[in-house]
Amino acid sequence: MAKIIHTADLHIKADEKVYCYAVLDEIIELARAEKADFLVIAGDLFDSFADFEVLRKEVRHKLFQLHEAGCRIIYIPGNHEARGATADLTAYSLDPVQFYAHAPFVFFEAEGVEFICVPHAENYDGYRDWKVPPKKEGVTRVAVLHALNSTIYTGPDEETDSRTGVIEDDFFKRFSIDYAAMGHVHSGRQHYLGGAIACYPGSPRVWRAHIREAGTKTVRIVETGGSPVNTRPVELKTAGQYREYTLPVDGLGAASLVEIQRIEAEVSSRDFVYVKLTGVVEDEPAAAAAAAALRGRLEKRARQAEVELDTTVASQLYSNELAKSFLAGMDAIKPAGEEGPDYRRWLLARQFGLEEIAARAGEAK
Ligand SMILES: [Mn+2]
Repeated sequence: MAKIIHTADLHIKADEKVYCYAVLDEIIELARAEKADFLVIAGDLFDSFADFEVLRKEVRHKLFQLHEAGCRIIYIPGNHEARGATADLTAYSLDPVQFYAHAPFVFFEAEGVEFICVPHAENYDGYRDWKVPPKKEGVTRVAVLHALNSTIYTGPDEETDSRTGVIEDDFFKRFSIDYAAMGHVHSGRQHYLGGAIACYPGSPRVWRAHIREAGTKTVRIVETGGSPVNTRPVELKTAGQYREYTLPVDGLGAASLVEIQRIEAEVSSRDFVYVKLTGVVEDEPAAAAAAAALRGRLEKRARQAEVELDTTVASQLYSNELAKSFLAGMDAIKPAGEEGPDYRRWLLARQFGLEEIAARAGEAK
């Protein structure tokens, strides 16, 4: 039996080095505590080629200590390592990290596990012709991939500015894969596919302000030996979470103090908090100042805070009788909870109503 820690998409970045290294250190510590045989990094360990160039020595040094403790480190490049690349990634050695950048794949066996390491590519169209040896009796076969698969993940691509290769469902069955250690999709998920467990562990950190970054951040522990292999997620404490809120504001851009305090109570110092302010405001500079003040307040609680204004300006709107009675009516039907779809619908209705009234008030002038 072999134990594998599977991660992907850490996106280590020079300007977020402290945070990224805290998460990497936690992953290394987990691998050490679990006495893992392998740490598999399925691409996008670095956020760009420039980050790979500048930080790889430090990262290698951290991973060297894990290697000394008896854990092999297997790493394939994702689409981000190649972003802005001025040199071929196959020219780099990260020894003792086993870095596989040679297309289309590298095959080897270690400790009863056969690995097929597939560096990221724009397409994998030729895979039916790959000379992958037949699977040996009694081994577990692991594919390491940084790619999209449309059965496991049906959402839009994580990134709109780069096309990422799509791996066919047939790949897993054709090459008798037991476990596919995948990367690219930042929200964790797994799926049975052609006899394999195909798994995106999800990004182990919050990469950006986007709803698909929400939820707990995890890596997978995979134990071979059984069929199917045994997998479980492990939460990373240092990663924090992405938390997104929408708050209605008054005419001066101020949100309710109760709701701000509720957010403050919910976020931890590791979290990335994003607040969108909605409503119709009379004084846009005042609203911008209120947003900046809220951001400053939240920055004291969270690792990072962003506050964005999604407001419409309408001078004198709050002295408008129609607006007053509309707001009173809306307050009377405000849903109790603030997380569910009902609340979001209510917020949208309130926003649309105010915008409609603002437009009519404009016409009347
Ligand atoms: Mn990627």
